[in-house]
Amino acid sequence: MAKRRSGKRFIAWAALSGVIGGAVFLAVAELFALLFARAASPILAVGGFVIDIVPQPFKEFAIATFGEYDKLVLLGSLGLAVVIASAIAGILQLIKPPLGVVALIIAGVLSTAAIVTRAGAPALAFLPPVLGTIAGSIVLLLLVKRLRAWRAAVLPERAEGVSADAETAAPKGIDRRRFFMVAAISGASAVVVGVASRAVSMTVGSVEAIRDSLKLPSAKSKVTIPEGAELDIKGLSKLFTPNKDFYRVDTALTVPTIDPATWRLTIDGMVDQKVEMSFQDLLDMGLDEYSITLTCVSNEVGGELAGNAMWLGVPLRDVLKKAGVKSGADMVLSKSVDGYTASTPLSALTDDNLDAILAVAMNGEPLPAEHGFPVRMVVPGLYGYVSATKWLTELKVTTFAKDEAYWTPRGYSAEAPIKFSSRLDTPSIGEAVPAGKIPIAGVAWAQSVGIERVEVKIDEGEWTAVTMSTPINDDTWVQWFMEWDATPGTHYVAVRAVNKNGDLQIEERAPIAPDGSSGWQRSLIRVT
Ligand SMILES: Nc1nc2c(c(=O)[nH]1)N[C@H]1C(S)=C(S)[C@@H](COP(=O)(O)O)O[C@H]1N2
Ligand SMILES: [Mo]
Repeated sequence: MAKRRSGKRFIAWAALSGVIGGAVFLAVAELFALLFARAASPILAVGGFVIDIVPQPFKEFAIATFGEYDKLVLLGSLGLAVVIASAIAGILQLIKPPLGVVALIIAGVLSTAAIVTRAGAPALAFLPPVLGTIAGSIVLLLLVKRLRAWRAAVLPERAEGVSADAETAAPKGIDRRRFFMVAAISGASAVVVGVASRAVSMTVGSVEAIRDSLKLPSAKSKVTIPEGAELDIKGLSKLFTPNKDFYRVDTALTVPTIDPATWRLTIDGMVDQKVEMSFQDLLDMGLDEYSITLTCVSNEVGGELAGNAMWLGVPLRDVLKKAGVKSGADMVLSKSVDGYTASTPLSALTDDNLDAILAVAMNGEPLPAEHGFPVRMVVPGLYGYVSATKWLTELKVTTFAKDEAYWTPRGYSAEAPIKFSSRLDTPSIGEAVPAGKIPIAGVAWAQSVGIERVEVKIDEGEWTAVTMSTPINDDTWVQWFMEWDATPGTHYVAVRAVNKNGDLQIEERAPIAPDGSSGWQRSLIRVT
């Protein structure tokens, strides 16, 4: 009876062996990724692969539920999945050898595939996962072999397939000690090597340090900020969104790190001549200031996925002129170092009256890494996913008929002008406000056209035009406010805008897919 029960603990130790095998796999892969191919970390590659294949509603759910932490949650879940899968491999290796090692090798092959098929994968990218797989398999084999020897010593009737030396009863307990010694040494080395390699990968030659010491030339021309451009109201969005508060949306699991010294922009496709530009070439064109408000297609009515910045950059039309655009082209496919692509109508980039730019600075500093360092696109009037490519590396002049961008096969329109909108910032929904005179305030944007007027309606009252801040330009959002004599109870505050073409903001509600939300924001405000 006692023996029967003690057989079970070997299952637990087999699971631990599996987890150690998995840890060795990842640690060795991280070490060789550090040495040969930074981009070849299996966990990150598999994570990136998952991001690209999960269905859109799931991605939206992740963004809505976890917000800025969506990627951490993904990494955590992947880590948990790896632990569980490795434990199962360990158990399989004990009860049905060599199934456990076979499972580990299959996982290794799959992660190698995920790595080498990623955009911009270096030539040696296969090396880290392959070496990791070999090391992990050897450790798993060895550990389970020790475990079997130990089990054979304790439960002689289960001694099938155990080598002779284990059977010729070594001193009592020696097999157990051998198992634990191999487990402890390999487990501890895996943790030390894995954690250290990842840490070094993330800090050495840090692009953050390069960015911090980068001195950009000053602007040839500055944006004039008119008197009254910014209202001073508590709870109202700042006219320029501080970089640390600026919304971030992208598919990059880890922020790409690009040294401006090695950065190149290629302009090719339907051009007279292919052009390659360095970061210095771009700076040498001279930088101008541009105030442009960015909006994400995933922004819900009343949502936070919009922000305004003062960019420093060069007009895209001048950059494209260097290559010479051939007739027949109608789209520019911009590509990022991480494989992301966006399709922008060529006309939006060549129009003399539209400030489509390559930006190198944001609110007075080089682009933050999360916002596309060293170079990104910013195009007024188009949602970010079709225009605002971060970590830009290539502009391919092409046609909508020939090429497709990242989001197009994933349920979003190939072309997506921003649906102009207005938002209430304060009073904030759900937070009770005291009765009396309080400001109702928010922002409204109609990039490239401009906001003519913002109107507010309280309960069943009339739509009333409110006070607007003095617009900087048509590409920048405006702030608006009105004073409200709030009476106790619950009230509905609705807001809508009219653009400079005289169009009224669309009343009908639309979801974010396929080309952006619409509808008037109507909020319930509690007054006490
Ligand atoms: N390389 C890359 N660029 C990208 C994206 C991306 O996923 N990858 N997302 C786009 C989307 S959907 C938006 S709304 C803007 C957001 O820019 P921000 O993160 O600087 O606010 O970047 C665009 N540029
Ligand atoms: Mo977006």
